[in-house]
Amino acid sequence: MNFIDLRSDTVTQPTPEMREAMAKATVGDDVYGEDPSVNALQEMAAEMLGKEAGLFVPSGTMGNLASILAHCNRGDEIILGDLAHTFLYEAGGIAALGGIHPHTIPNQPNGTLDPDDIQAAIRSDDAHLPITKLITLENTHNRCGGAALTLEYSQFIGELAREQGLILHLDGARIFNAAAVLDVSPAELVAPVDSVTFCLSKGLCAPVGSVICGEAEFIRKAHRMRKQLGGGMRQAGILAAAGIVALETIVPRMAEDHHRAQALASGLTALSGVILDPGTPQSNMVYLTLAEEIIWDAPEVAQRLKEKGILVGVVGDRRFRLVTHYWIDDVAVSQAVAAFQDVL
Ligand code: TLP
Repeated sequence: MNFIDLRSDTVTQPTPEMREAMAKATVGDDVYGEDPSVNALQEMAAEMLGKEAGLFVPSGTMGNLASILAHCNRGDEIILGDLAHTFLYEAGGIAALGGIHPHTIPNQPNGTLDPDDIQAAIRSDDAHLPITKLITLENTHNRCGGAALTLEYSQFIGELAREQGLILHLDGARIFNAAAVLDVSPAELVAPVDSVTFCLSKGLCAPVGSVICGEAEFIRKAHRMRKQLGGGMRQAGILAAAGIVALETIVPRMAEDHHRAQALASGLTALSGVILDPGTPQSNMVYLTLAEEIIWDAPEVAQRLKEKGILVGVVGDRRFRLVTHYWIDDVAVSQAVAAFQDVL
């Protein structure tokens, strides 16, 4: 069966153009810095994000980890949201591998951190306390419904970080989705942050990889961290070639995924038994909860949908996440709504 896979945008397969570019890619040993395709991708990414330099890494998880390790020393503290991907889903890497102390504060429903909570979390200079080094934001915010953090908010937190002498890192796994939602340039949106990780292998359809961008000196440190973490790849240009096609051809069409998420949401909201998260979708994620009258829980509903060829993400006992992406067209959206209608 050919599934309509709404579990995540990580499931996206490379486009035919990417496969062709991969087959033809000029490659070299990237640990020597000699892979022309990796170098081209890094330069292109840095330019698109208005930063000095870029570094190709195998995953978003490694991008965030190498960035935070490059910025912090053991025992330093970082401030991040209690629903941040780095806090919830990166296997505690910053603590396990970096000895970094996560200080979580509540994520607001729109994905932001309250500036007062940030201020209150910053430690004073006291030998009893860890040293506050960095703030992490996430844009779009995965667990907060795919919400886009606005330019004004990002600028405000950038100012706050600078005033407090803190570094600002952005988990921009889906920064091109955020830029499309807000209709601002990605470079403008990340101008307030010192470093950003974005993913090529989510809505951008490339098979593998993320890119870290920031100042050249920071990228030099992150490069060493990548090596320490075992992320130094050799003829990685095969992968980078797909990343270049992703930046050229997929970034300009992100808004299509957002329109389809809205179509999916409005189809589902018309069904009884489905409760959509208020204010969503903003980007390519639809979060929904089963109403009380539905006798089945989410895993059971997911199984029944699967039998109809629809894969959905189960993110709670009665909760789902549905993510639109390049391979979800209008027909797939209608089929998914129809399958929910049948099952419920
Ligand atoms: N997110 C995945 C799962 O891990 C939840 C998904 O399906 O959405 N930052 C953010 C905001 C992410 O959503 C993810 C992956 C990552 C970082 C990590 O990227 P990878 O999977 O490349 O390590």
